[in-house]
Amino acid sequence: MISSENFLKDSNTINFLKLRGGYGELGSTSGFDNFGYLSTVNFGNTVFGQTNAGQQVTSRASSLFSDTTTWERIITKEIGLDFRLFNNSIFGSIDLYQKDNEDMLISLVYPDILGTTAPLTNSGSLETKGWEAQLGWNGNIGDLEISVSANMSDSRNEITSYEGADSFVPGLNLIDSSDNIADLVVEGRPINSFYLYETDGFFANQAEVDAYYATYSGGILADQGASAGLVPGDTRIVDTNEDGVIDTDDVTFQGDSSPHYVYGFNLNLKYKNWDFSSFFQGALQQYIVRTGYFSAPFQAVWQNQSASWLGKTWTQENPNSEFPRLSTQGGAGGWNYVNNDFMRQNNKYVRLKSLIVGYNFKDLKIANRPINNLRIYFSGNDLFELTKVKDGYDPESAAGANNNTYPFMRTWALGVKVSL
Ligand SMILES: [Ca+2]
Repeated sequence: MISSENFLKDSNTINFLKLRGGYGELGSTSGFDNFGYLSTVNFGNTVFGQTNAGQQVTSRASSLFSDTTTWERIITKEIGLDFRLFNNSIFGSIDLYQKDNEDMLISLVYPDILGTTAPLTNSGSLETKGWEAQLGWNGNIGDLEISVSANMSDSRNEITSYEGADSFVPGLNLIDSSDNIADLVVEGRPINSFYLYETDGFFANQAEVDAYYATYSGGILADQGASAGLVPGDTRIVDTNEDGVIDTDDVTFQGDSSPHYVYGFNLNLKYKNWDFSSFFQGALQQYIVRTGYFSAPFQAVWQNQSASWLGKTWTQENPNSEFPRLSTQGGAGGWNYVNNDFMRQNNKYVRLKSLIVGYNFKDLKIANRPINNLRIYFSGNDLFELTKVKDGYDPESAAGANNNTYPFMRTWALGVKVSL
């Protein structure tokens, strides 16, 4: 507590100043099943014999256990500062932290010749660094009492080691279970990363299409003249590794799906019998790429189409469009839209999460009976938002949201509260 030191004890400017720090280590068995310390045996049936062949019971080692396996260690380091200034009217805090997952239990990819499930080994490490800040002010102007506060936080993670893992698929590499980690992580990158095709506009004419086919063939590129073959208005995907083939090796890292710079803002006012309180929430960066039905227009021909494409796709009259040509041909739609860089949206938003406006009647009497307080109020949740999401989806829904999310709701309420 720095504010207790002699040189600050009597300060009117700094009323409170405290430096905090922490270090902790925790053990974790995340990803480790109940009998993960044993090699298990599975039973089955197989036909044996030549003359009197019949089904016989068989058994096999269905999993292996590594006897060097131990706990995963989660090491947390934190440093923080709390302060109150100017007669406690300004208050705030700053926190920095780092969390290291060391010796993560992961199953490595072994050749299939192993013949059974590979054991978990302590082979991964993940580093997460983050910060949080809060600042507020309590004060009044005449009869108006004001209380405002704002906070923001961010964290970034990085797979610091994973036995040289370098596997990813086009699109979001979402880690939703311990089973799929090894296939979806790259050392030096965050988890839940996007790998997308880089694009360089749309073909303006047949000559540009011909020139593209003269340079590239194979991979995901449909043959010229085939039903999914390129025509003017289609997307020019960049051969990022310059091997003359457009394929999944050309996708590049384009951020992660975690929300970043998440913030909240509180404003509370009181004026005579009125009170007002509001809370805003938002994020400055969260990347999303739609999947399934909304990964491309006409992804399925029977589906409802998103109105967000309307008037923004390539036609000969609209060559400088935001999106490529529309097509009901699945292959063409896939090439033109699915997992291309322009399909990544930044889910930047601010939303009024809650609003309460109230009025308190004091010293009322009803039929000579005194009423201590009669309060009439309006309260609402999720009343409005500003968002950069282009396709009309709720910015607080999951990153890969499809068309099967529960409809978003706003709520209003009018209330009367009587205290006798
Ligand atoms: Ca290539």
